[in-house]
Amino acid sequence: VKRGAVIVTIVGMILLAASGIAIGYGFGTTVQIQQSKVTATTTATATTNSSVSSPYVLTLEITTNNTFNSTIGAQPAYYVLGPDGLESSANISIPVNTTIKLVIISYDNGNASMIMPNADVVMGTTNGTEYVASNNYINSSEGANGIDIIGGQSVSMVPPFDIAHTFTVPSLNLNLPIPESSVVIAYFTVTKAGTFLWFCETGCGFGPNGTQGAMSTPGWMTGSLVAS
Ligand SMILES: [Cu+2]
Repeated sequence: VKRGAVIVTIVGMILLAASGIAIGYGFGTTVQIQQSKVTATTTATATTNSSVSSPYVLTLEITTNNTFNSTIGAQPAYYVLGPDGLESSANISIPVNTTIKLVIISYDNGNASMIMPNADVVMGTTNGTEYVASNNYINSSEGANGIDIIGGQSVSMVPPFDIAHTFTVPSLNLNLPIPESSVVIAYFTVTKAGTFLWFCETGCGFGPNGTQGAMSTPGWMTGSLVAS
């Protein structure tokens, strides 16, 4: 079973690498345009949320102290936050043709190197942005009437040195870079039913390139996103 999973993941990574090469040259222009819209995007999102039907909320958690086995030791893992607590991320179910509000809570406080091009670029979300709240992005202070909270910011990319993991679905062109110790919120819609491979694009696992262990095992840093 594990060998099969490795093969599936490797095939997915090859496909992603190919798609990254194919679309990579367009990013320079796109990112600049999106960054100039950051303030407007934040306002528009807040307005939209109060005027449309509720999105489907999918909450994922990334934790680090998960014992993989006696040889590899602790590895990071994605979990689905379900009604009874943490559930496996090996098969993540979402409704098709529905706005998904994806919330990713990362308790991982360390960065990891990108192993795919453009892993730092937000892709496939509403407005091409994600909302990031973390110690690096908020700036709260004690004001005259209590604590002043900025809260976070919408970004179209995350500096590579700030990235701990990504949540990436190549066949949906979806990519969310996740900074250390952060909460990331993004909206997207899947318009076709199917099972789509997801994985992380940092070398956060085991082995010389960090691509073994969690990175090649469903329910850890890879799995299936099932839209139905
Ligand atoms: Cu990872």
